[in-house]
This record gives sequence, structure tokens and C-alpha cells, in this order.
Amino acid sequence: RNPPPTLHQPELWSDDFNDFICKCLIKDFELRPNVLDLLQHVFIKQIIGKERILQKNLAVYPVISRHERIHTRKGSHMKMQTDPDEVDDLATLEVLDENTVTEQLQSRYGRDQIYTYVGDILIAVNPFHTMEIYTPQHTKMYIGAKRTANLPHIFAVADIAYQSMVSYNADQCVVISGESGAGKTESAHLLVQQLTVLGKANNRTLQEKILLVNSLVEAFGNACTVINDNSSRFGKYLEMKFTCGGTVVGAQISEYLLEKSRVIHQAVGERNFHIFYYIYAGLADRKKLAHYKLSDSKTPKYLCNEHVKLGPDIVSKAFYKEQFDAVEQCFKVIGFTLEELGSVYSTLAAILNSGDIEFSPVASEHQTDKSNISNISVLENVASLLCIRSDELQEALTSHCVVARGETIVRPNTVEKAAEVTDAMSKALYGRLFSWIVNRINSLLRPDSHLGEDDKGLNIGILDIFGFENFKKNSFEQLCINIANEQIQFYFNQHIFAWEQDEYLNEEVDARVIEYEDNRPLLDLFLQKPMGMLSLLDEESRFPQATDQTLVEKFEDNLKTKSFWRPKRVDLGFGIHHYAGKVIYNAAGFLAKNRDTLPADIVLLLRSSENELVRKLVTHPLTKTGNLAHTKGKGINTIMSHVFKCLMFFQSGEHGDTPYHPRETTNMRTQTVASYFRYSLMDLLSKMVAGQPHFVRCIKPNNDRQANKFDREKVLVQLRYTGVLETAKIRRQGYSHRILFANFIKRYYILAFHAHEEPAVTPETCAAILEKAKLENWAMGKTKVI
Ligand code: AOV
Ligand code: MG
Repeated sequence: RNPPPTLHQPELWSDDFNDFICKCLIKDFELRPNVLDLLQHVFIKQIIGKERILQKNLAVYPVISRHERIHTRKGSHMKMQTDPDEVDDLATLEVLDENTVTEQLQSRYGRDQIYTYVGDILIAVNPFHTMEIYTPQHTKMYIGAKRTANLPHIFAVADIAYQSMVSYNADQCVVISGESGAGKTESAHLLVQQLTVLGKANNRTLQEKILLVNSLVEAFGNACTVINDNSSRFGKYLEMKFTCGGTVVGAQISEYLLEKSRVIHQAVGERNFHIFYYIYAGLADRKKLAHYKLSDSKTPKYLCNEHVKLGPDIVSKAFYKEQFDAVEQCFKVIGFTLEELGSVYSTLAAILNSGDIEFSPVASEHQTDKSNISNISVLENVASLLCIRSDELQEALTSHCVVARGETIVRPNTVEKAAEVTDAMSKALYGRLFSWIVNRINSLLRPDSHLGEDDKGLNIGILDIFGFENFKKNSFEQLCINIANEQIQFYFNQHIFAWEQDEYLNEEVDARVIEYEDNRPLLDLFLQKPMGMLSLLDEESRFPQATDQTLVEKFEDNLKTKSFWRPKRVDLGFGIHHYAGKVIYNAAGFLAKNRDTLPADIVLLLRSSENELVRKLVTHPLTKTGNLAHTKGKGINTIMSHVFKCLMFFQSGEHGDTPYHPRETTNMRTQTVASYFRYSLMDLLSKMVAGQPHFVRCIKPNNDRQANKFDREKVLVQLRYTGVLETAKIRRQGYSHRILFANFIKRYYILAFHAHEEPAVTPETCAAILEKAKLENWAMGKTKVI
């Protein structure tokens, strides 16, 4: 509203404005529920008493009606009088120790109360069974509701993020963390579900599209691992876009570090990306396997993990067929054309066929290291699906060009080399196809057309990455995944502890210093230049003679910290003591995975494809999400920019503003996976620090994915490493809220002054208001009420 009506102009008040004030109030005192009741009460009484003219407006004052509704509310999640020793917010516990906190969570979990607050943070314990707490009634119950009125819930987090966005005209971000299988992805879905309702999309199709985005990208980016049947194998940052008035108008996704190696190989007991099984069963059901050159009697090699009993039943699995129909429906609703869909299926089928190309050595007198393709028909299938010439494909797989003394010489590939090139092509095609899909979704859901010229819009980002992993065998992928989690933990610590305590110091307010586990030394170990682990890996990747053995030796020689060690009796093994526990990695394949080369011959050949999609995958940079400049103009608050700078330290100036995606493979100075990863982390953080964060910490109650099983030891370990106890302590100090004097007075002066008065912006005025409202447990800082 421009200019906004003020309390001096009650005639300008609209219902919206009443609602707005109400939301401000609720938001301000969200963290101090006892204060909220008191203040609302005083506030309303004062206004009624002082200014009769306002009574008319107060009749529609939402606080009152909501208050009444709360008392008459019904539903399974209705807040009932529970065990008096049980609390919804751990920060309000009188005794704060590990035992009490675990007991609280266990007893709540026993009664299916999976959510608990720690101040403004939500803890979600995975129930491992469907729960009746996400119904439309629950959706309604949490809209604009006072935090203490209902049981803790993920919908309440959506609500506070939404209300804060609208009230403060500021971007928000919800950071979901927790180990693999703890429930991050489910939580992210629930947030989107609630936010689409809050954003009252007046356009039902848009709402439907946004709800389908997650399912679509997860069909391509998730897979079954030994820990989680639907494990995210990429990091996802979904931004929901709103107008300044709070209407949802679009969505944008950024994806990070897809685990492409899964396409060609899966660990014991694991599977390939879901979409391969879906498409296989779906096409079989439609009798279209032959059209895509797939056989219903022989399962493609990429899908045969000898340790997973799939066999021919892949084609008959009803579940996969249904999923295929669902994915196709997602594509169509979001707006992909039928032609694009056909190309996506062809590319997937080409990848599956590529895995079946067989090479055999050509034994001739002069060339013992030459390879031949023994099943030409499969090669022809791949070529026809990719719309390229099969003889050229054969050449690109079985030989390579080298430039020596200005001359181009064609050299044959050994059988191993030819198989490697084929796998590299499959991985590259899949990775790029995934990026293209994400990019296409972004262009279809871009909000530009819905926002007015001056309306830059607002957004709520939801971060759902792959959780911390510790398998029997951990490779390069686990290292990257765990570094990303380490970074998110650092961000959490900065936000909850470091900045908070800095703020007390700056405001000269006395507060007990809370000790917490700072994982900065670990981030240094990984990211520092030039001696951090990723830099050392990059350096070693540049030496053609280097091996994985020389790499671990380099690590050992240079990484002198207790967090890194070489275990005895494990070849190529090295250990890292992460914030979330000790992990033993195996460096086998690290260099190849980091180099991740795709021969230029293959790129050039794919560029000649007659299929537009295939050509696109290897030509243009797909996205420009790597543009870090966008955070600059957004007025990140000073503490935020402080941490941003501190993080820049790790990334200093390597990539500038260049689009990073896809990595340019024909360029001699190919970017390594490690440097791309470093850059992605930076990009992600730049997006996150631009918004006000909200944290959801997912906890896995047992390792067996069983409902109603609470393994105390397992939970305790997670509570320890996530710093839940320390978080509860710092939140209990009660100073979790800070408002600048001017803002505080503008909002609440009416409690102690007449409506027409304009009290001076001084600490004394604030104190007068607080005293008049009989509030306790506040402190006066140098610039803020705390
Ligand atoms: P993750 O995202 O944290 O793991 P998910 O969100 O995929 O974990 O959750 C794992 C499984 O737990 C789901 O497939 C559900 O069966 C169950 N689950 C989680 N949350 C709920 C809930 N609120 N209600 C019912 N069931 C739930 V990973 O992506 O592996 O880190 O990389
Ligand atoms: Mg997940």
C-alpha cells in the first residue's frame, strides 16, 4: 500500500491492513508465546479503550476471531491437554540436558507427535508411516494461526515463512537438514503443499504445476540406495515466487551435483535412477519397447545390478508403470511438448542401449590394442535413437584424435578405453538431460509475466539436499555430499550461535556465551586454497601420471589435522572426522571421477545430431544460475553479508560471473568436478544468505525404517552433532528477538501513548511501552529492544 495508512488515519484502514497488523504482532512475538497473549490482550484493550473510532475496525480484527476459533477447533492434531511434563518447545524445558531432551522426543514420538520446536527451529522425527496430519483441515488450521495454538507442525514453518515474507517484504529460505533417510524430501513436499495454498494461486493450473515439479525432478534425480528407497541424488533449491502481495506466481529450481556415476554403476544393493525403471515398464506396457529399441526379454546392463533382484520383472512391475504414467502426466501438465517428451524418451533409451554395446580386442600383428564393436546392431540402435550416424559413433567410441606437432593423428582405443568413453557419454547425456529438464521447467514456470513492472516479487526458497552419508564403501560422491552437509551445518551454526552472540556483543547486552561445535576447521580442510583437499585433488588431476595412490599420499603429506588420518590396512583409504561422525573413504577412482572427461569427438558428433534436444544438450550453456551478482542489490543485511564474505574466502574469484552449466567439455581447460562443486556451493549459499532462514532438522529414529521404533542412542547421536541441546540453551535465553527502536516504537507506541502522539525514538520510549505492557524478560540494547 503506497503510502501505507497509519494508526492516525483509521478511515484508511482496510481489512487487509488489520490483517497486516495482526500478522506483524503474531510474528514479532512468535518466539515468546507467553508474551504474545499478554501483548495482544493489552494492545486490543488499549485501542478499544482509547479510540472509539477504531472499534468499527476491531470488529473484523482477525486476532479476535482467530482467538475464538482456536478454542472451538476440532481435529486429530488439536492441541489437547497433554502430559504436564511434556513441552512443545524444548527451549522451555526447565532441565536442559541430553536425557531430558531425548526423553521428551521419545515420549512425543510414542504418541505420534513427530514435530517439536526448539525456539524457532522445528525438529521432525521421521514417523516411517503415513500420518493423518496433512489433511485439508490441518492446512486450514495452521494458516495465520498463533504458534502456540496448535501442535508443532511443518505447516507452521510454511506459515511463518510466508507471513514473514509478506509482513517484512523480504525473501525467506527454509533449510532442511538431516542424515540420509531422515525425511528432508518429504518435508520439502509438505512445505510446497502448504505454501501453494497460502499463496492462494488464483490460477489452479499454476498451483498444480508447482506441486508437480518435485515429483518430476525426483523421478530423474532420486534412486533407491541401501539407506533410503527414494534417496535424493542431487541437491535441490526450489524457489517459490510470489508477488509482493503474497500471491504465488511461479517457481524456479536450482539443482546441484547430480550423482551421474549412478547411471553406469550402482553399489551393492542399490539401483539406477527411478526414471529408467519407470520408462522400461511403461513402454513395455504400451507395447512401445521396440520403438525405443529396447528388448523385453533382456534387461539392459545399466539396470542389472546383480545384487538387486530385479530380473525380467522390471517390465511387469505395476508400480513402475503407474509411475511412468504419473511422470508423463507431470511433463504434460507443466507444459512440455509431445515432441520434447519423445526426445527425452529416446535419449533415455539411447543411454540404456549404450550400456549394452560390447567391445572386443582386435588382434592383429601391428595393433594389439585396438577394439571392435561385437554387437553392431546395438550400436546402430544408439545411433538411431540419438539421430547420429552409426559409423561416426563407432569411430568416436573406438578411436580418438590427438594433435601432435601440428598434425592430427587418429589413435585406436583399447577395449577398456572404448568402454570408458561409452560410459562417459552415457553419464554426460544423462547429466545434461537432467539439467535441460530443470531448465525447461524454469522457463515454463518463470513468473515474469505475472509480475508488474515495479514488482520484483518475493520468494521463499526451500533447500533439500542429499543427507550425510556413511556407507560401507564411500567414494568421491560421498565426499562431495558430506562436504555439502558440512557447509549447511556451518551456515546453521553461524546463524544460530555466531551471529546471535555477535549481536549481543554489539548491543552490549549481557548474555551467557553458549559453547558450540564449530566445524569451520573442517571446511578449511576441504575448501581452503591452495592446500585444502579439493585444491589438492584438482592439482593432482592435472598430472597425467598421477594415480589414486599418489593422490592419497599427497593428502597425507599436506593435510596435517586430527580430522584426517590414514587407516592401516586399507589401500587407498583415508578417514575424515566429519561433524556428523567418522567416515572412511576409498580414493579408488577419485582422479577419473574428478576429471570427468568427455572426449571432444563425442561432443562434436552429438552436435551433428538431427534431434534438436540432443544438439541442445551439447551446445548452449543451459542455465545461468551461476550468476552470483544477483545477491548484491538485494540488501542482504549486514550480518548476512559478513558471513557471505567469509564464505567468499573459500571461493575467491575463480569463476567470476561466467555461466557454469554445462561444463564446457571441448575446451582444453576443462573444469573439474571439484571446482564445479566448489562453485555450486558458493552459488547455493549466495541464494540462501539473501533470505531470512528458517530451519527444519530431520531426525531418523532408527536405521531399519520402522514405524514406532525410537532408538535412543541413534537419536542422541544426531541431537549431539546437530547441536540441538546448545540450540535449546541459546533459545532459552529468551533474547531470540530483536527489533530496532524505531520499528518497535512505530508498531507499539499506541500501548503507552495517544494515537496522535509521535514519541521520540529513544530507548526510554521503548522502555515506557514495555513497562506499560508489563512485559518482562527484555533487555535494552544500543539500537534494539532485545
Ligand atoms: P531424505 O530426503 O532425508 O533422505 P526422505 O524424505 O526421502 O528422506 O524420507 C525417507 C522416507 O521416510 C520416505 O520415503 C517416507 O517413507 C518416510 N517419511 C519421511 N517423512 C515422512 C513423513 N512426514 N510422514 C511419513 N513418512 C515419512 V536422502 O534424500 O536419502 O538424504 O539423499
Ligand atoms: Mg531426499
